[in-house]
Amino acid sequence: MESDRLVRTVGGGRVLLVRADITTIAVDAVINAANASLAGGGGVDGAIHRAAGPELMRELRERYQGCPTGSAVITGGGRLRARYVIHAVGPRWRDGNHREPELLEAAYRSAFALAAEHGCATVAAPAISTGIYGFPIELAAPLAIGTAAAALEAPDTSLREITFALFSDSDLEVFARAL
Ligand code: AR6
Repeated sequence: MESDRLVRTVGGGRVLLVRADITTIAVDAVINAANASLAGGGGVDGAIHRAAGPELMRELRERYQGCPTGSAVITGGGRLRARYVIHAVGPRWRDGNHREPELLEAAYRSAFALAAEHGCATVAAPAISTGIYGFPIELAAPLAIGTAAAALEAPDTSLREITFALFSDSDLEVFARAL
């Protein structure tokens, strides 16, 4: 790949692909790959909580009692360069016959809808479910990008730019092919 940054215009907005640590990106909302108990964990969830500070977990405990797979909740951004963190829960991959694709789409859709409800223009998202949860990234990438495009094309949406922050060159290449 020649560039570590790719852009595509969709509807009135743009989908961006970057190889980056999502905790460093300045956007209105950062999407987290959380778990249904909102308990924190490893991967991008651990990185976001470390970077944002304890305020994030405090707010999650105060406002929410978990979050079903395929949905999302929102908190402030703590010490991140983002106003909000949207905690989306993707499915754990089993065999592909347990509604995994549908649940992954639903997680992204819920997250983008929450961002729009809060007037966000710029959002950054990781490749939800493709780490610890084992969802094959070749299947996840087109679902993630398709859901982002649909969110940008929704009438009257505040969303203008959705950036996928991919953590490795190979993940970025898979998303680039899907884009
Ligand atoms: N920035 C961007 N992407 C990252 C970062 C980062 N700082 N760190 C990891 N990734 P995962 P999941 C990538 O495992 O599969 C947690 O314990 C990573 O390389 O973070 O949805 C939660 O609490 C991969 O491509 O999330 C849940 O229990 C992608 O982010 C469970 O893991 C997602 O990997 C959720 O598993």
